[in-house]
Amino acid sequence: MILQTISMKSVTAEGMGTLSVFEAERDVPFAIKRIYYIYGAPEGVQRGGHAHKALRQVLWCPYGSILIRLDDGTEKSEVLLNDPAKGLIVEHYMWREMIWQQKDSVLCVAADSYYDADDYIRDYDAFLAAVAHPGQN
Ligand code: T46
Repeated sequence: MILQTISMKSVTAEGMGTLSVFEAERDVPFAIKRIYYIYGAPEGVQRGGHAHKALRQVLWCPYGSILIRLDDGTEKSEVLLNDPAKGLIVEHYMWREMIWQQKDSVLCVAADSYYDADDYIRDYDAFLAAVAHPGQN
């Protein structure tokens, strides 16, 4: 299953806004070691263009609208993150692109591992070879 979205529990207080929450190892299927977020991007910006060998993450957009394109080497799919209570689980060996649909949209990411530049596959052909022959890379 390429698209795994979660609906966060949300509690609205009349006239005071909404609190949304997800819990590691309960609502997302892994423990969380790192959180990062991307902001200040103009409309139309495209980021990503890579896959990870091991990293598992959950993405959400607390403000704005960001199109996420996923590709597992066989199937391609996309989802619009435009709801602060919607999360997207992105598993390893998943090519991803993120396209800003609205200026200043914020992309938040919770990851199961610390940053490791060697975990990235930034060449698409290398990604296709890796998914075609798992265990050889
Ligand atoms: C991903 C998508 C959704 C760090 O130093 N530490 C970090 O934890 C991260 C995530 C990045 N960096 C450095 C590495 C680069 O020099 O920040 C710079 C920008 O990273 P990158 O070009 O990989 O950013 P995106 O937006 O293309 O991708 C990021 C994550 O890197 C990636 O894991 O899945 O967001």
